[in-house]
Amino acid sequence: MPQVAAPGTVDPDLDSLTSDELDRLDLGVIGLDPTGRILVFNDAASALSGLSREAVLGRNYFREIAPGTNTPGFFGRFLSGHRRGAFDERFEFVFGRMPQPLRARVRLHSGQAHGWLTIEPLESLGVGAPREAVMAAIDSRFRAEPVDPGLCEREPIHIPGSIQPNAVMLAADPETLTVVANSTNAGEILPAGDPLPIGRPLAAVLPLPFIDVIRARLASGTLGDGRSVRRTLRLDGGTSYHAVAHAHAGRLIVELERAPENPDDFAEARQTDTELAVARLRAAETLAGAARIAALEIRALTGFESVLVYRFDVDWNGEAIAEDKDAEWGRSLFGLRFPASDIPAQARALYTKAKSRFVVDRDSVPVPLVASADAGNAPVDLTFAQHRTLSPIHLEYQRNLGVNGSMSISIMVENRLWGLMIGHHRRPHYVAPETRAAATVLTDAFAMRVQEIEARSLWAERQAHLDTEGRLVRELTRADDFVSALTAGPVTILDLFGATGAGIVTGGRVTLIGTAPPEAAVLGIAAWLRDRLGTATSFASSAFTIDLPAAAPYREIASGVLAISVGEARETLLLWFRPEVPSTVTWGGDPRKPVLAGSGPVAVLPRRSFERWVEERTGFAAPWAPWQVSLAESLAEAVDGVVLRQRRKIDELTGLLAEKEKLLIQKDILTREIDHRVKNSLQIVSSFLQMQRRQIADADARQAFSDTSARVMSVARVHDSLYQAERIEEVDLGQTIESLCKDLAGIAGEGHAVDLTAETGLMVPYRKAVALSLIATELVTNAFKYGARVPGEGRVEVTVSGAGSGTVKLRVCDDGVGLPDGWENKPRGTGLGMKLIRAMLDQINARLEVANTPGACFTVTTT
Ligand code: BLA
Repeated sequence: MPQVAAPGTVDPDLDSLTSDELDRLDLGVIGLDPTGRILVFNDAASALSGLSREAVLGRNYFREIAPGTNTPGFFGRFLSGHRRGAFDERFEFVFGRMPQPLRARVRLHSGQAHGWLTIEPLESLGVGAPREAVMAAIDSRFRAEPVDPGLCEREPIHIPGSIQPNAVMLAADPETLTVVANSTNAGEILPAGDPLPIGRPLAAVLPLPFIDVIRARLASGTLGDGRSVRRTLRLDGGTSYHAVAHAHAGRLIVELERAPENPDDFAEARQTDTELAVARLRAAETLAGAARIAALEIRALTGFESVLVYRFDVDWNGEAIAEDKDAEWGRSLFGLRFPASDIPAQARALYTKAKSRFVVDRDSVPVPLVASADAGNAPVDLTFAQHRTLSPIHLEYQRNLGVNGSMSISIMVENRLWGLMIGHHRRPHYVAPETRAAATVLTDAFAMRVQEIEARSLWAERQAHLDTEGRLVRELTRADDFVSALTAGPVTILDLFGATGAGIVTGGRVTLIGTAPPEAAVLGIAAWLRDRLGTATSFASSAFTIDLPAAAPYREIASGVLAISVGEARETLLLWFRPEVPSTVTWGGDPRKPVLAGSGPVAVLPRRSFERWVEERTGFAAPWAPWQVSLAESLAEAVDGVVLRQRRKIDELTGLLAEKEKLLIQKDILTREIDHRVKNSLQIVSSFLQMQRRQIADADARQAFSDTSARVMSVARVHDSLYQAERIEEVDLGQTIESLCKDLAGIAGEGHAVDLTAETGLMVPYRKAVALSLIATELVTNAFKYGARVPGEGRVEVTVSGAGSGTVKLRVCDDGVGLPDGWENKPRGTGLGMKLIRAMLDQINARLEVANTPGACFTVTTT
């Protein structure tokens, strides 16, 4: 036990002094019953504590009057002393605030009738450099000009250079295990007169088995990243210490705090308490229910006057979503919101690594860490240290909030800082190590339950949405028009995301469903959104009319918008609208003024007022969840796919069409080419026939050659017409017959003429044209042969005319003497001509009428 010798002073025999004599002592003297109830309180004790005798008599000194002493290191010694019978304990203690921090020599000893506590003041202390600065800034009054809350984020809270006085810290080189830094109170764990551990091997101050464990864990690399090894050690003649060792940033750090001798002395949590609490948490069905149970169980376990479940929103503002507190404490923070700057970014980052912080006494004087000269000046990184002193600015915040002892445990959900389990106590509040561990376990159990509850409801909601999306995509793949597929079917985009209005904007075309702003306004919103989107595919806002005043008139129906652009072209937007949720948000203080200006080394201070500050919120809709945005994006991709597919189909068809046209043109050219060649061949055949005719003496044979030549010619004419025609299947009959007649007249020789009257543009199919040409050839050559009154001077009249609906008339009349009766049975010439005519008439389903007018007149009518 580090006993402080009191040179020159002899301890007075308190049992023998009267109360007047006690009052005359410079020493604070307090008489206590075995539970700590105050029986005697002398004047010096009154002066030191600032409390009158009347105010304290009968009350528990450790628990009620000086709760900073309600720790194993003070009250614990008193309790174990009583258990042993006679006791006399001397140690140094720093009283946090009485009203100035005071370093004092303390003696606890048993007397005849009751126990004694004496307090001998050694020195009045400053509050520690950082707090000194804060206090100075407060004293110099606040400056009113606006300050930057961002300054809060720059405080390097992981290297405060000090720890809370409830523990002793040793920092060693992890290679050599030589102590390179210690807290200045490290003498507490050593026998009186021992030198401070700094520069000594760790093994010289801590038991070897513990050193061996540390060595093994260091070697296996299992002491870093927040992992630690915990043991209860007996040091300095048997006092129990709770030791925690961890490695971080090139240091092995050991923290030692006096352990409660008896679990009941400081209401240590038992495993069964924890297990029962976890079971109750697991049974909670809703988030609010789980939060309520967590607050209640953790308060029961830790004894804080108030426990809050504090939840962060996406912007790191927070809200107290559950509170369990002492009914006697009028203040309630339940339902209040706090701005993100109250817990700055570097603190949140640290809390995702190190999971818990406990402050016994906000006003306790931090114990500095000193380093050996050869270890360099690098401050010890206390990120994972349990007894790191918290930011003096935050402690000031706690003071403004009326909080002294406190706790905060990180609630981690899916590896993200979801919130904090916060404990508040109006006075100092010690929580035993086992209890702290239990509170952390319970908080983890709560986090898991949150994860389960959130995941379950999210899963159900997502499943329903995926189903809807699936049906929409099926519609899309079936429909030609994606807009109607998404807005007009049995399922529409309005069935997604709890939106009350939705729409599709494609270029200048707007299709709306549900309750949405009018088309013109939506076009304006779409233009603004395209701008906002830039190269992004999605834009989601729960309060877009704040940035787009033009849309403000519609905020009742559309305060929130989710917009997704479709495809590369970004021409199409899918839109969802959500209505305004009229709401008030109650902040714990004005969130626009989170900081006050400090001065000197302290530039910012936390606000002092936590008065309810009600913000009327207009223009806010329920926020869009990230999964909803990504689901909307996947729908847009599906739309893009379908639109693309349609475009591809059209492209394909256009390609095919072009190909066909090309083929058609080629075929046309080919056919014409063939017709041309056929015509040429026929002309050659015809010429041969003419040539042979000339070499034949027999008149009939000559005539036969001549007739055949004419027939071949007529077919050649048709092919010539075909070759020249615009359309390949049809020929201009008038033109064909005209050329034919000229040929025939030419073949027949001088004196033969044809008077032709032909309707122009009378298009007939090729087959019909061939047949009619052959018929015309027969009739005209016959007329030349037999119909002339003066042989060799016949005139023939040919008429080609249409008679509607495809009917064609061909008339061939001569100016001869007419046909004799019964001419059909006594054919002129060989009769071959007439046979050919009949065959042709049959082929094209035509009729032949014959009359003498007085010359022979033949009329062919096709149907
Ligand atoms: C830390 N601020 C914190 C912490 C809480 C709050 C819970 C964590 C403390 C811990 O882990 O023990 C704030 N406390 C709250 C809130 C409630 C509460 C919102 O009980 C409501 C129920 N704080 C300020 C300003 C600054 C600031 C203006 O308000 C800076 C200028 C700083 N807060 C600040 C810092 C920390 C902090 C630096 C980190 C403390 C530390 O871990 O060292």
